[in-house]
Amino acid sequence: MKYSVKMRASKNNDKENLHIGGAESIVDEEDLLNIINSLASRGLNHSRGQADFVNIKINKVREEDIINIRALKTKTIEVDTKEEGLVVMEKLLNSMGIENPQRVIDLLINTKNMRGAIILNILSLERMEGDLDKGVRVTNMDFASRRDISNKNHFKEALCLATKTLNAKAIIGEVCISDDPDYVTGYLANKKEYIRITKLKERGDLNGGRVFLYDPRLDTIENTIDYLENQLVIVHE
Ligand code: PML
Ligand code: MG
Repeated sequence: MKYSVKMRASKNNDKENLHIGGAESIVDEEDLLNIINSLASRGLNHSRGQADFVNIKINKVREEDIINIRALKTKTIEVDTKEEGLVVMEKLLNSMGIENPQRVIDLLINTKNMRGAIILNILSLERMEGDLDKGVRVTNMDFASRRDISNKNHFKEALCLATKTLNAKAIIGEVCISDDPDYVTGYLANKKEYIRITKLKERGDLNGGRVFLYDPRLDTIENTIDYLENQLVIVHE
């Protein structure tokens, strides 16, 4: 028997509810209580601040509803400054045939306090999420191998998310900058590769987020969002 466990942490700032962080796992029954413990302590001690609210959700899942996929290949491009990093990202977007890479980058660097990702239609350049404040949160995925998840592993968790996301028929790319103030490495993913870029923002900056590049010729937005939010995926390295 397997369970999906999801944690989401937020804090109250005047009238606003600020997103602090989230994490999740798909685990066997015997690991369930340990995982709940690890996720709760992660929510309570986060680099984006102390939580006022931690929500933990547990769902039983059916093994036959899970699909298994292989992790994207990874590589790293070293840069010294965020300006250099953003130029690398622009060139990579260009080489993928994105006609307006600056629009993608502008959206990404101005993103803050979103629980989920932006989905950008690459033909019309419109945003496709129903709720523009929250975006679309990719959930229901994990690695096949067990890890210690009491501390965040930015790289591994992002690789898991990007692998699931790029497996959606109509998502042809993803760009990401962490919203954690002490983490400046970001990435661009395409159908084959997850390319890390070692500096995309200044340390201390709370901005950050994800933009998914959606090609409407390949699938409907309803199917795409349903897959991203609900399909159970286990990623094998
Ligand atoms: C996040 O904070 O959720 C994004 C993490 C990006 C990780 C990039 C990397 O190290 O490859
Ligand atoms: Mg985050």
